[in-house]
Amino acid sequence: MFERAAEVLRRNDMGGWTRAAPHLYPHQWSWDSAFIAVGLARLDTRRAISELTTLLDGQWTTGKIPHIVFNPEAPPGSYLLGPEHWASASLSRSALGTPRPTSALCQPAVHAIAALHIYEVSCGTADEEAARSFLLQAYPRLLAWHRYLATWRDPEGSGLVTIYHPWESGTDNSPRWDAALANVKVGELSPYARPDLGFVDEPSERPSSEEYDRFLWLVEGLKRARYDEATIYGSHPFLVKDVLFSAILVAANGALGEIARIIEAPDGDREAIGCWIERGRRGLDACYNEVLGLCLDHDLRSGEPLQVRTIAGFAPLISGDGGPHHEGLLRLFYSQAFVGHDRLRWPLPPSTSPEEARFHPRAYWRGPVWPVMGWLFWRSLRLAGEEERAAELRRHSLEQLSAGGFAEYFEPFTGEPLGSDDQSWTAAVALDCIATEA
Ligand code: 2M8
Repeated sequence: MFERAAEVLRRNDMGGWTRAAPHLYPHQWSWDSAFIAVGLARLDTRRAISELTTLLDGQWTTGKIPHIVFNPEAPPGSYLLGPEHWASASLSRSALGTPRPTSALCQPAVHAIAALHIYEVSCGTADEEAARSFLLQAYPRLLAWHRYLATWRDPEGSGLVTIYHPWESGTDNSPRWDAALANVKVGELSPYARPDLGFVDEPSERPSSEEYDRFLWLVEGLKRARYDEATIYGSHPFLVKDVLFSAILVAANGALGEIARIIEAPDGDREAIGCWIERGRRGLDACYNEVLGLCLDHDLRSGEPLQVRTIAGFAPLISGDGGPHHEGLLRLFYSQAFVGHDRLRWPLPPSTSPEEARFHPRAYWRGPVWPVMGWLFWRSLRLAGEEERAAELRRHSLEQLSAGGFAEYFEPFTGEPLGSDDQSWTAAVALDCIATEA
């Protein structure tokens, strides 16, 4: 299985970076690349380093790491919004000078976690020195990225990251965004075709056309604002505090703090990182909803929490400190509402609770099991000292992948592989799980 997973990454290797999937996603995606680097660290330290370095080369001068760095060789029209559509460098000076064109959104900040992982896996090997000098090179860029998120994406100082588009959450069509998207009034859009629908068996495996209209309309608004953060904050119709993104950032700040220690960064940096962690934890705590027993995203436009039971509600487990809610969150995680649901093929977290009215077992982020999410919870459980639970999660996840291959996501009741085959990040987390002692 390790060899098969490695082979998927080799086939998707574009020479220094990896496409997210062979057909559906022919470019370099931000958080995919971070997970891919986690897996590559088990194969080849230098290749793992180049995965992150090529992504960081696309960083904007604001510190933003864009959600896509484009593949100049992808067949035209193979992905709906190509570089010409974003026109990042002509609309924003902050995007000038990147070697490859980029999109203008961002995605959850898994990168520092991946960078630290590369170093830790290399310790005691001939590559340790190369990994250490990579940390030295990457650190200022990662710090700038986290500072961007702590400032432009959190002018309120709430500790929570504001996203401008569901694509920034990485959980694109999750019911988390239904209420906020319903308030987006779509204007005139040029007609468009959906290449993504040609790469899956049924259209229900991808977001609906109503969702796509809204996705494209939001990009139009961002372009009209010339991707200027302050302008966007003043007028954009979708501004949401994303608890999963925020929790991943807290965990990534933990990793960045460790990198700062290893490379002996200035004390001032380490203090700033510590403050971001504290603020992030307080912010997540404030989003806890007693009735649902979960952390909820918050719509800045309506001023309302977004009430739906999804995997994102367990954000405090990922931030590494469930605080007062840790035990309650774990109970709910293993209850009938999630991992303990009696119809599940494997006890793995479905992206949306099967007890939710808006749950859909085949529809992308509205119900299926995503192996990368499993990896995040596995990592968090281990860090929280929940060794047995972590080992179970790892075992079931590997069973699912062994039966269904390295699919993008899985039907939770049958284990049927869905979405793209040979999804890079799925193969990557499998490599890491296999390589880690049970
Ligand atoms: C999906 O998102 C892209 C847009 O960014 C898409 O549907 O075209 C999501 O699953 C996202 O989390 C992931 O990073 C990306 C590539 O795997 O695909």
